[in-house]
Amino acid sequence: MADDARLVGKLSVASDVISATVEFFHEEGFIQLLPVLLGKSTDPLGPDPGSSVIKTAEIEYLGAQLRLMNSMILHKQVAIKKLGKKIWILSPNIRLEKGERKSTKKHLFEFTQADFEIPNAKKEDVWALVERYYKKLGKRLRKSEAFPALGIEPFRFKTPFKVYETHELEEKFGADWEIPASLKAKQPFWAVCHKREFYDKEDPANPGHYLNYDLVYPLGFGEALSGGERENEYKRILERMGRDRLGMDVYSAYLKEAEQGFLPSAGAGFGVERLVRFLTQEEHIGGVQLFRRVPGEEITI
Ligand code: ASN
Repeated sequence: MADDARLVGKLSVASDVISATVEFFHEEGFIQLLPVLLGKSTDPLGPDPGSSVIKTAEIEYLGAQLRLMNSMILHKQVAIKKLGKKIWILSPNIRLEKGERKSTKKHLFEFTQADFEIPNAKKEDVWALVERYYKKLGKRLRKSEAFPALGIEPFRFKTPFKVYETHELEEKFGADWEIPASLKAKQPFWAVCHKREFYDKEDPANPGHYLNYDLVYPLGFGEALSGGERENEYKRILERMGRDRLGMDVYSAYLKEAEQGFLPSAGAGFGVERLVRFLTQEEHIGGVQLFRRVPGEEITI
């Protein structure tokens, strides 16, 4: 197949994925919000020894220092508090990764995630929702004309997905378990309990353990989604941010909202390009973007 025809095929899969995703969240009773691109603060994405984000992109506008969204997690918590409803967003993110991240084949410095949050939910509610999503998506894509044109079959998702603790995965596959475990797997699986950003809830009954999760695609494609139950109490948020040595002044508006009270919630976000890469079995994630945004590659337009 000519390169252009393959690209059209992959972008048609992406288009079908987007329409199926909009339909799914609508049917599940979520309110779709439009994304914000700039904020006083955004996801710190760490501290995380595995992170390779060089810096958060900032622009100065009318005397204010604004940050481009690494993710909308902080805005999701505020939205839940203001609306008290299930919400989701097709959210563009900018993450200025080091150039060497090109070699992971799954990193982009500009991508879109389907990012959702549910008031008063627990991790099991999120898992069940995500499993319904993949089941429905698989079914819907079997009717898509884009796959036969590419000469591939849509993946058959079998739910419920298996759940593993990160310490089990580390014991079996080592500290960098993600890709080796993904290569071994035949279906996506949940990896639970990651020590990471302050907004993912620490288990009050089991300090040092976290009520968060990733979904990992099989066949070596790696991380699909990340999320968690959230720290919603002001005191806990302050403690966690202090532990992470975050500069509080950047977060003052967020902290003010937290002080007035957040609702308990849980949610997650999954990368749209990563999903399309997995479904089309594409070697490199840049191959599913019309305008490639791969770390270390020059932007052509
Ligand atoms: N969207 C993720 C979440 O809901 C956060 C992220 O993208 N870093 O937890």
